Amino acid sequence: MDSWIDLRSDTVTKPTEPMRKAMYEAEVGDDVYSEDPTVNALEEKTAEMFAREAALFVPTGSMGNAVCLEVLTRPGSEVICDRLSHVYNYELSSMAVLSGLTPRVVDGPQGAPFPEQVEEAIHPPLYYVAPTGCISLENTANIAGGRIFPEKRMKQIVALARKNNIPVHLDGARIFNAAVALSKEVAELTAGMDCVMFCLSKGLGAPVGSMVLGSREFIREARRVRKLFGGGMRQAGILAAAGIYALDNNVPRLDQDHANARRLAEELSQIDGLEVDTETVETNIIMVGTKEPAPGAEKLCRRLESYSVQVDPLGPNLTRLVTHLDVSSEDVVRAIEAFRAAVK
Ligand code: TLP
Repeated sequence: MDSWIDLRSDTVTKPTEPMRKAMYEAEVGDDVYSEDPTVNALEEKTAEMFAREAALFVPTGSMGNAVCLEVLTRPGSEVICDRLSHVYNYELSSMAVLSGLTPRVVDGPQGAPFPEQVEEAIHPPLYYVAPTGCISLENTANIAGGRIFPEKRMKQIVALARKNNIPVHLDGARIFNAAVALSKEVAELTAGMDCVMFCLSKGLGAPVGSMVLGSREFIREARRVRKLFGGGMRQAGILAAAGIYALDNNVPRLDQDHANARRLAEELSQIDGLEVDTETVETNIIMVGTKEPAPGAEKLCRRLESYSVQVDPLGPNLTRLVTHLDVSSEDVVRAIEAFRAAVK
């Protein structure tokens, strides 16, 4: 049987031999005492990359987002976020459970709201309405199909937020995908945000970990909240070493994932029964709709399994495909053949 091609997510990558070697050789200490030299090195490195005063290593992207929202707001406030955003859809309402926040949802095109939509969602400072605690944006927008947040629009929202004295958080889980696709620095794409979260454990290929970036004061408070939420880690240097390796070795190669995604999108769009808007494939995520004569998403995914291709249904007629470090260009050819066979 052929080896599995896992297109469910870029979270599934496994650490490579040299990454494991870096982990094995990592110097460690107790990070709750801020004494793990490898964690400290990762935090310094990422702070520099993002042109920020400080950074914090957190176990997951979800915890990173939760820590940021908690630090930026007070209970009873609203978080302006998009209808498709991860913080709204896939974090088990942690903003409500952990921080007493409610989402104020806006419906931007492809996960990227217009400034006018955000402005309309901001509450006036009246004592009898919930205050707007922060604005949370996402780049790339995952469920929109890995779309890059239009830069000009992002800057307009940041300016609007400043004017209204509202902080902005960026869920930049896949900000390196955006940076590589645009040939820009992450510092440039995230300028003006009060805080940023990005993931080491997605396209960058580390097994665990995300980073939070902000001012020194913000990170001091984020460190306290990370502990409060149960995310204080001890000899975490073995994980941070994988993060350092990922940042040193796996950033420019994201281009290959994007090329693979484009190839997949173009070929799948030619198959009768599949709907793919190739124009929208900007990074490593492809949304694939199904229609007659193809079966529904659930059945299609089950059939693909018999060709050793793993894909998850996202709705009755929708699937999401994600390319990553463990999907080669040969795998893409095999996956296309599998789709051709499975839609029949
Ligand atoms: N996304 C996962 C699933 O939860 C959907 C995936 O497979 O794409 N922000 C964004 C934009 C994300 O896509 C994710 C994970 C997170 C935050 C949370 O990161 P983790 O899984 O580390 O908690």
